[in-house]
Amino acid sequence: MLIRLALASLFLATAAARAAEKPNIVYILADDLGYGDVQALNPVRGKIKTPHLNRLASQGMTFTDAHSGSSVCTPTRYGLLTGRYAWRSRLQRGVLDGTDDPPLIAEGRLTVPALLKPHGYTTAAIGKWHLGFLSERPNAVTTAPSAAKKKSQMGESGLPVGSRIIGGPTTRGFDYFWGCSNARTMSGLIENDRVIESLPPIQMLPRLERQAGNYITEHAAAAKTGKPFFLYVALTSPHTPILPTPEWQGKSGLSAYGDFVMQTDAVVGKILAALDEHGLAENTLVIFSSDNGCSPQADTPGLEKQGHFASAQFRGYKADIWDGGHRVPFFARWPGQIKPASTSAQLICHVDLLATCADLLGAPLPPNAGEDSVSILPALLGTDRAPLHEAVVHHSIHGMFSIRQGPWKLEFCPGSGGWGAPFDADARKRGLPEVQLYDLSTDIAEAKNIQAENPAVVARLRALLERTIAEGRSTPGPRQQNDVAVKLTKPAAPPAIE
Ligand SMILES: [Ca+2]
Repeated sequence: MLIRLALASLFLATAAARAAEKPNIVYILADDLGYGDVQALNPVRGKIKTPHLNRLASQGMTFTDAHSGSSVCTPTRYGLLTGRYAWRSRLQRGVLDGTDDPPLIAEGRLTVPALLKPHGYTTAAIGKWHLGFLSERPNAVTTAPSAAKKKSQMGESGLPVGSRIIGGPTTRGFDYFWGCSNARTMSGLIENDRVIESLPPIQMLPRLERQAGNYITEHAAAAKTGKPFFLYVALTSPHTPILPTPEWQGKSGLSAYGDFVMQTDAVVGKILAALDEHGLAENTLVIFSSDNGCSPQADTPGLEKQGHFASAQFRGYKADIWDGGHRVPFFARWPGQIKPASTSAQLICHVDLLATCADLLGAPLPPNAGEDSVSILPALLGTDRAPLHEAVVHHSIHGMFSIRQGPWKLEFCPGSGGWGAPFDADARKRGLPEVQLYDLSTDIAEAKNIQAENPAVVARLRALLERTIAEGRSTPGPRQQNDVAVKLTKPAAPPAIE
């Protein structure tokens, strides 16, 4: 009895200490950075120097089996902020438009910043949003300005400066937003809910770096006196347009893409330096990852010819259902809590952030939140002894599904499900099977489809995915509703580039 009481009080004390610590959380999400673009993850077949990401690897934990919720931007970001797979929303394939696409995150749905705020956190998103918003133009443009004036007023994706953003980040849990809607239409800059200026893409990354640094500086004092911050830095690089600033051009000796990756790495370095400068590194959980794999638009064949494999040993690239589409770099650093230079082979997913934050705070999630989110805190603290996820679901740009459990990966399309060869339509014409099953423990390159030899595994994983879809959640808890009817298989889509 005494022992039990002692254990209970120890547990409570630990939970209280954990809650009292309330680390700052800095989540840096690169855009289209491949697993193999990070030198520390790809020492043999990677040719790009990434000293700052290497530093994160040596100071924290490297996850070697981390996945974005999707092989493309929008759905990954939805899952990261809500803890729910985006294919449960209206978005069944592809990405949102830059602007005037209704917000994908429903009003009232619990997000990571909305979870953290009542626990004393200040919350900010800096960078790329790409989760939709509506807009309201200022009256000025209705008075037919001159062509020159009109041009000077053009901001985000044609939105005039002064336009109001409706349903953007500051309505979804963030106290502050500074950024753009997506990388392609980042000609305009938004602060909170206003388009504040037009901005040539080449200026975005340096300004984003400065803005993140300024945010840390401005919030350092408060962070040290019990008001921690959650800073979500969604970088716009190395996504197209591939525009390294002049000081980075030619640095990689590979290509503009290689230079842009190096500049991206340097931005991470600047953010880490800002934490150091203000004495915040010790009590800050830093997570770095990417929203999907490297894009073929980076000229991946050209890079491969020079010996650089942006997907490392994995098959495919951005948009695909194969691991090159969604297995991403993932580093977590929290001095004193996470063992330096450690590695975790846990199968994890970006949807895990919400449950991880809830676990950190000792705050249970309501039944209608984080339906697919699993706390990775045990992995971070090195106390995990079994798989955290029963399975993880992957999704390609064309909405093709895959389910992963242990070494097994079952894919519900005959080809890449994305932009890689063979396209699904071509694979079908060639008579390739409608599903692909790989044993990643012996075939990490997903080279040999062994579905015909393993009908029981195929049936079991298919049933598990069907149940995961039907239940509206993949975590324990009451059944939830998907926003639309979700189809397990879809017709092959044309290989359009997003
Ligand atoms: Ca992306």
